[in-house]
Amino acid sequence: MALERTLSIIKPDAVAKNVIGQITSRFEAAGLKVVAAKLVRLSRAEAEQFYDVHRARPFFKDLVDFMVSGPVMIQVLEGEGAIAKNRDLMGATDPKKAAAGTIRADFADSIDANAVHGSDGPETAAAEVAFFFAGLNVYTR
Ligand code: RTP
Ligand code: MG
Repeated sequence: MALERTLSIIKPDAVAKNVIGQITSRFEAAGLKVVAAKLVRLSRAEAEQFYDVHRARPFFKDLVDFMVSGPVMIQVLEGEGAIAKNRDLMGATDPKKAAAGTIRADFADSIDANAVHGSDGPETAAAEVAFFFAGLNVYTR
């Protein structure tokens, strides 16, 4: 397995529930290291651009509305197989279908308010890290 970086977003519902620490502890316990982080409120333009791949989908407006509804915690996680490991920790998109013990099973309320985002592959991970943390290596290496 390769050392990877992936982008994690703790979404507005989870920030509002005050579980940034509990979610981050799960990353750390699984061997993922936080190498960059910022708590921000996304602009509508940023949220639309970030989820551009979903622009034509019926849920796009609800998704953007939700992502700008409150602050989000954006983190870069680093570790062996970090991309898949984070997706495993997150659980299925719909919390009703998420396996017991996953972040979404334990903290998410609905398919919209589903607690976390995680990059879904090497290309999206690189693009998403660059989107929020341009020049990251300046800070971490
Ligand atoms: P994310 O990108 O946020 O990590 O979630 P994901 O990969 O598990 O799911 P994705 O298919 O990329 O969808 C992005 C977000 O859009 C919302 N969604 N709603 N109503 C629906 O059918 C539906 N499908 C997706 C979810 O909030 C999902 O996280
Ligand atoms: Mg996705």
